Amino acid sequence: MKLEQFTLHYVRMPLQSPFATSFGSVDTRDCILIEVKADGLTGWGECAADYDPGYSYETSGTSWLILKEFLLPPLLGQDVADAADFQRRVAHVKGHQMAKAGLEMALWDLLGLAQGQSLRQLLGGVHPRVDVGVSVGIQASPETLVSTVEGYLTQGYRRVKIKIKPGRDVGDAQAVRRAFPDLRLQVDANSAYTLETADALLPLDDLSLLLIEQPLAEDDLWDHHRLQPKFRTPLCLDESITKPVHARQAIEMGACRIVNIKPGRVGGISQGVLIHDLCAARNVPVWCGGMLETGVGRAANLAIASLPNFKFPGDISATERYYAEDITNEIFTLNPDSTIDVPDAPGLGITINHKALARYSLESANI
Ligand code: OSB
Ligand code: MG
Repeated sequence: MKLEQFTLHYVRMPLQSPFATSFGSVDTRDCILIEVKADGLTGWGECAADYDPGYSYETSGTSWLILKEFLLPPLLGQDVADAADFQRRVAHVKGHQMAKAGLEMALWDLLGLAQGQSLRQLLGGVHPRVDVGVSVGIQASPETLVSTVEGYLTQGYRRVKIKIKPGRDVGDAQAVRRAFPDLRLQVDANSAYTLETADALLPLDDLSLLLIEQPLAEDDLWDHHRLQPKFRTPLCLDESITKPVHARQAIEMGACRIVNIKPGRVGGISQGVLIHDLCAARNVPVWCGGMLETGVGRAANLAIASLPNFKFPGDISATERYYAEDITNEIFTLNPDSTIDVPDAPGLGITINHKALARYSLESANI
């Protein structure tokens, strides 16, 4: 594929409801959409970095810079064969996985369009629809949390993740567990604890949680290794794993028993597949995380989540859980069995709603 033109779109989407985590609360979601023209086709990708560096050091601002100055110019006019070729060409840029992943996603879209294959087919995904759940932000009180969760159960979600932070952890989880004894429930701390303060989480072990996600700092595999033996509940790493080698090291160390795969966080769909495969070889289950993506990134998450070792429901909810109006013409809806269909049209299987893009775009740049 000869890459002929790149356009970056800086997008700010109003969320349906504020989303609060241990690192802050947002009521809009910024992202960069990447449009790539090659061989008469147009591919789209989404860079998942958020406005502020609360989840990761990467932000929409740093990704814009890295794409515009360092990733895109050397690729202009180049014939890029596939994702592996792309990764070789950008390997000299340290880190900035979300910037790379957004661009890689657009190349997968082009590849699928050129070959008449869906991303699921290109990746070898085995499920036409995937199990999903909903990630619920920290609410005003445990009572509000219970009624918010109840609302999602009424919509048909059969797995719930609640966000926790110091002071809003065990009590919140107990309240949800008491109200819904059989619910598939998990918690996500977004690295808000230390090895010492994480003792406060020990009572979670009695709540039959599926997993405890990222209790400690993102750069602290070792203390996760020290923490895991204190729990029967599996620890799951999100922020700590930004490339395949981290997944191998975390598993070898016993720092987690489950891995959250987000294509954005790990540098692209191809890197997510590598993590999927190395976890499968070690009998470590994975599941697909989310970053409040628009329909572009959601399509990619659904495709990767159709691989066989995605054993837990993904943080991939219906469009209406996030946005009143999406950037894609396609709307993702929840099936009655708490699944979402994986797109089956070529590439990502989505088309851009240009009116919506114009409405939410703050800036664009051609390279
Ligand atoms: O930690 O999983 C996370 C959203 C933004 C940043 C980090 C996380 C999340 C979510 C939302 O939990 C998952 C979703 O997209 O529904
Ligand atoms: Mg997480």
